[in-house]
Amino acid sequence: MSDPSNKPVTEVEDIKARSAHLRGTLAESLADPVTGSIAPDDTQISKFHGIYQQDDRETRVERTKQKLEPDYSFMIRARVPAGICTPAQWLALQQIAADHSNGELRLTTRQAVQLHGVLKGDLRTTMRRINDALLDTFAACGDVNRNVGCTPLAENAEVHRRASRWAARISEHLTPRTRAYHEIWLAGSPLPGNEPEHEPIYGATYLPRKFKIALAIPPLNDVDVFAQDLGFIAVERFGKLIGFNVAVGGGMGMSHGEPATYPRLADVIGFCSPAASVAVAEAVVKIQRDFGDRTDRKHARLKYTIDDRGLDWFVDELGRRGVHLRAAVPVDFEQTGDRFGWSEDSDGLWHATLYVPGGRVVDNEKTRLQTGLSAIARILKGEFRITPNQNLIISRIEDTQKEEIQRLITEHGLDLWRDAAPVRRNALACVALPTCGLAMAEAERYLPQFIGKVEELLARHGLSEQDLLVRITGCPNGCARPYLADVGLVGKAPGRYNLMLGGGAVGARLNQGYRENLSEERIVDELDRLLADFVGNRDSGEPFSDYLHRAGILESQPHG
Ligand code: SRM
Ligand code: SF4
Repeated sequence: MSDPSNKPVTEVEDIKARSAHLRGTLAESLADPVTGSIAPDDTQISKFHGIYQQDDRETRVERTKQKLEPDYSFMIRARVPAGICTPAQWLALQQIAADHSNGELRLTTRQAVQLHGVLKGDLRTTMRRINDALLDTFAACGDVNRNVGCTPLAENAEVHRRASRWAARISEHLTPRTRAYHEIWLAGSPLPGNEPEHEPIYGATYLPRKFKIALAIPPLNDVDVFAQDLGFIAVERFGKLIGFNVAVGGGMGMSHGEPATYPRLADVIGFCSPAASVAVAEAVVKIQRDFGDRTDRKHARLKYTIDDRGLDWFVDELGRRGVHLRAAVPVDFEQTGDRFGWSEDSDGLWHATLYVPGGRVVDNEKTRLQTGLSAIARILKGEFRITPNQNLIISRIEDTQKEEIQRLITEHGLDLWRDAAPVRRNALACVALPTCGLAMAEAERYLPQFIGKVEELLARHGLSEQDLLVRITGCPNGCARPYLADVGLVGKAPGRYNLMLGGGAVGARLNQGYRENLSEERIVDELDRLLADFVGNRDSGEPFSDYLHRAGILESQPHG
């Protein structure tokens, strides 16, 4: 266990401490007409407000040569608890994107929505308009609890309704209390009243690092519940939600060449009633607030606090804070990923899960997602649900609207799921270049090309209908949860990836590093060889990753 006691806290801790509850000098930064950027300290504080300063990495060098400042713009992330938004909110988001960003909504792997390319001068208007749509961006990023996810679709509508309400309550309960957001973005000036501000859950320096919660409704583990700092796994009996298994300490991020950083699966530590979930979440967050490592941001997630001190310590600490869990209830997951196409729930309402390539809501030669979804939103009596895999569900469609919605889906080419092979529609990539400042390689823009290669390989080996989960990220931070995939490509340098193999089909087994720093050609060669081996030697119905473990190609961990 590292001893953080005599190390100084990180610079970000100091910035938070002197930010006066997340104000910093954001107001001054916004008013500065000389630059398209904000002050360096404010780039940390703005994250808590859901805003990341970025610049176009493709024009960086050229602009420096021309002695111009980088082409700054901002990414804004709107929180959408449980991924649920109304048609009116959807329409508002699309219009805001058209008016103030690069025009596209980007659905994220945590069921939220991002706008890219917002200029500094447009930030305040954009934030106000998002707020007018009854959504907000506060705590979508930063060292606080982020958007709370929830399986967006369950056969049992009542269980989904209750679980998603608990997700919204947990989200609300863990939202910071400072009035900074309101002052800076909405009122535009300090609010009257000078009583000292108090963050009852977070304190003045918030958490040591980001914190993530999601609720899974078995048999689906579409939220990848074991990748969360805190996961709630719904338990039903006789069609009713009776509580949640509680899992703690998951996380994906790591750094190349730093073995002290690693992805980790959450451990199930017990069971709580639905009503206790908010108190459990508060207690877990407070333990991390008090014991998380504030001296090293690469060692500051809950997973390291738990590994350093032990799971028994963690459960005891929960007990000291009045949280006593019962024994976990056995539950089974059947799959990760989304179930595409039409499904009916126990209320007799219909849901259409659409495949949204790269999570980008765009009009192009293949699909008119922007226009089609606007047309649907104008008539839909139900709601939209963003999935944890960057897709979208048109939800709660009444019988009387089903035909019309189907007509609009067909008319606008929104039924991409029909023609896409399973390997394509289940694949996931993070944003990466050109906007992500941390990307070392392409991901979202490269995914279609790489999947084309994998499709060719699968066809050659007679495996076209094989479920093979491919995930690509532009760096090891893990935004598309690549360490849970059958085949994970983790960016190392332009055109180079570490090849990870052997994740489990239900998101409960991490994959393993297989080869490092490979070009596309080498990756395709490796997969070709392994697939040939698989076809020749697999047991009937055996998944690819299970085979790699059984055959000793990977370290043995047979079930996932
Ligand atoms: Fe992420 C940082 C995008 C989900 C782990 N992530 C970033 C930033 C903000 C880059 C930055 O810090 O400058 C990326 C912005 C790119 C851009 O231009 O939009 C970014 N992360 C995303 C999104 C948009 C990926 C996507 O393609 O959908 C996801 C937004 C989720 C949301 O709505 O809140 C996204 N990020 C994730 C996930 C998956 C999840 O949460 O289920 C992870 C892995 C789980 C985890 O947190 O352990 C993830 N992102 C990271 C990390 C590594 C954290 C760590 O513990 O080391 C970073 C870097 C950091 O925090 O320093 C990061
Ligand atoms: Fe950026 Fe890395 Fe996250 Fe991809 S995984 S969005 S490259 S931080």
